[in-house]
Amino acid sequence: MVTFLSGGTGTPKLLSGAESVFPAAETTVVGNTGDDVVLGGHLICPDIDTVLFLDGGVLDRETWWGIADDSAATHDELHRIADTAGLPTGPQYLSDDAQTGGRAIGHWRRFSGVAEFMHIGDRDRAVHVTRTGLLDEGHSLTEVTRLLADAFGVDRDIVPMSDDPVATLIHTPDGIQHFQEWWVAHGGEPTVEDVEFRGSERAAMTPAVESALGDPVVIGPSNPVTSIGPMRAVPGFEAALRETPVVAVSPFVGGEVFSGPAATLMASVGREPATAGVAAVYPFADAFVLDDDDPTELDRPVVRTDTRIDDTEDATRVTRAVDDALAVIT
Ligand code: FO1
Repeated sequence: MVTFLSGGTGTPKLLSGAESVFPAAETTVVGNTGDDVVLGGHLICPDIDTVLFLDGGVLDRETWWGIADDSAATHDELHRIADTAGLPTGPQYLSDDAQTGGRAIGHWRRFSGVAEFMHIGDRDRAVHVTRTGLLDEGHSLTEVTRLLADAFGVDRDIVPMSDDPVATLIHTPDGIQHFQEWWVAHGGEPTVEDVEFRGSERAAMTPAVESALGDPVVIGPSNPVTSIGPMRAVPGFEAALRETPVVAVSPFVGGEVFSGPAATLMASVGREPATAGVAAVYPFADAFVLDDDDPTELDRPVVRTDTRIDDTEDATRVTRAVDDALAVIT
């Protein structure tokens, strides 16, 4: 068994071509939940759902979130109602009282559903309604995720990093914004002063995560700050990584990132926005997969390949490099 740590698009892209090397049934994915939001009362788990939809064969591969060819009748109607009634259409982060009242899993990530600021497709919404209903019925997020995986015919064990709430909050000169507000509504603006994983110190690893971290671990080219950072912030998570073989794929080529806000976020938390910075953030990584053109020299074993992942063939090539790196350290 091998465990992948996943968030954003980096690790899902790697997984999209991993089957021939690491069959889904022999892998676990630990998904980041720091990005999760409660929107209009429904819990949305973007990083879990990207893997769920990828493995279920329904992922929108243009965006790497949501379901391909989904309709959006409910989303459109929510906007029509808000526009007609003259209601505000931006993110409406609820009051501090509302953030900390109600179901704990929603703490510090609750937004009004009025003119929802994230695009939610109709089939996608059915997942969020089912997830929230099952939570209401008393299931843990881990149990709910497994039930949803069954519904999508997924062979892989996909588990959230914790059943407890951890909210990724972006500190900016204009105040604190939840990650989804900063990213979706403001396009990664304004400047980031710090990144906080609110609730992490009280969050616990689940038995499923503890067991998964007993296997060799692969950290795909996900964003080290907002995709992997929330996991590292859960007590005991890094200690578990220190005890098991870990291979990390750098999302950078030297100081260049393929896509997304990783460079900005690394700089904001005082880390070099480059492969060297990733290596510093991952002291528990025993080996790295780096791009052929990456000039970085590391003090740990390195396997090199072309790490750009644009299609399945690329993903398989990078997965083979991961397998080679695991062979060096296991
Ligand atoms: N990203 C966007 O840029 N715009 C959206 O409207 C949006 C909606 C959305 C709905 C469900 C979902 O699971 C993901 C969604 N994302 C959207 C992606 C998401 O904001 C981030 O890319 C991830 O959280 C990063 O991992």
